[in-house]
Amino acid sequence: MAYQNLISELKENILYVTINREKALNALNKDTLAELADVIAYADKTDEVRGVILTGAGEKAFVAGADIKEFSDYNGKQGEDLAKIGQNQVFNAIENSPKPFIAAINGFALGGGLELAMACHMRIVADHAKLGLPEVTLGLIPGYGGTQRLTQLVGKGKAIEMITTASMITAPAAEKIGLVNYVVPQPDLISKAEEILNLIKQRAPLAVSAAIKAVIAAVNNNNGYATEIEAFGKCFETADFKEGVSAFVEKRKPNFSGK
Ligand code: CO8
Repeated sequence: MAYQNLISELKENILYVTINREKALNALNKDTLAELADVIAYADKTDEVRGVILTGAGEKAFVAGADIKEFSDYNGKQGEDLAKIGQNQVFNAIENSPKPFIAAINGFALGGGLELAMACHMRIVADHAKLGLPEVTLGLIPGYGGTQRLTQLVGKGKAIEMITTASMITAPAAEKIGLVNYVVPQPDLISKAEEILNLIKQRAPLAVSAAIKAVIAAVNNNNGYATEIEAFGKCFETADFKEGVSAFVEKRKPNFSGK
């Protein structure tokens, strides 16, 4: 797929998506958001994609936020519309994707950049990266789900502290409060994400998607227990359930078909 602001490459069932606006520290302008929406839809519907690694070009920034220059003269209605479209088509779309998304945070993850990372199902961060939600320095608040997802990940107290002080935190501090899954040296960033997805690739695809859906239902007050029961029941209808159980009984590795 050819994009202006993204590099997207499918290798061994992993879709690598790189936000490629290095000179603007990979800030999210409207065109980049539209391309992200497109690549997410592609990942969702393409069986060959078993997981997505989302990163930023270069070593300085994952994403330094929404493109400040683009929304500098917006009024309230335009701001609300932008937030609504972005949340639905990109941020919520990632969270609700049946495919696991890992954010490989290669540098600054600020504002909309940290919101993008938080929309992903897991986060790996390079040890030099800094993370924060500096919107109040611009007279704004996070508009791409940051107030909700940061609170879910780190709890109310730390979320309010980070958002109201606009302080950036280090990678180890982010790991300590549960904001990221792992801190690694920059050269190991992608391989750590691949290590996780390579394990997931060995598991039953429909069960993986069902598990993500049930966990996300828990954090979004979306009737989590009922979602789990329904998703659990549906797993019994899959060919992969029969294959997984047969493989266990026959003492062999399962060969899942994703059906
Ligand atoms: N938007 C647009 N351009 C940016 C952004 C951004 N968010 N961040 C950096 N850039 C540009 C700079 O303008 C600069 O461009 P140029 O060379 O043309 O002047 C280039 O990237 C390099 O940046 P700096 O020279 O500033 O690099 P430094 O090393 O001095 O500083 C920082 C790096 C600390 C990351 C600094 O660039 C910075 O503070 N950036 C802004 C961070 C920020 O405030 N992010 C939050 C933005 S608001 C947001 O994300 C709201 C989300 C919700 C929106 C909902 C819809 C309305």
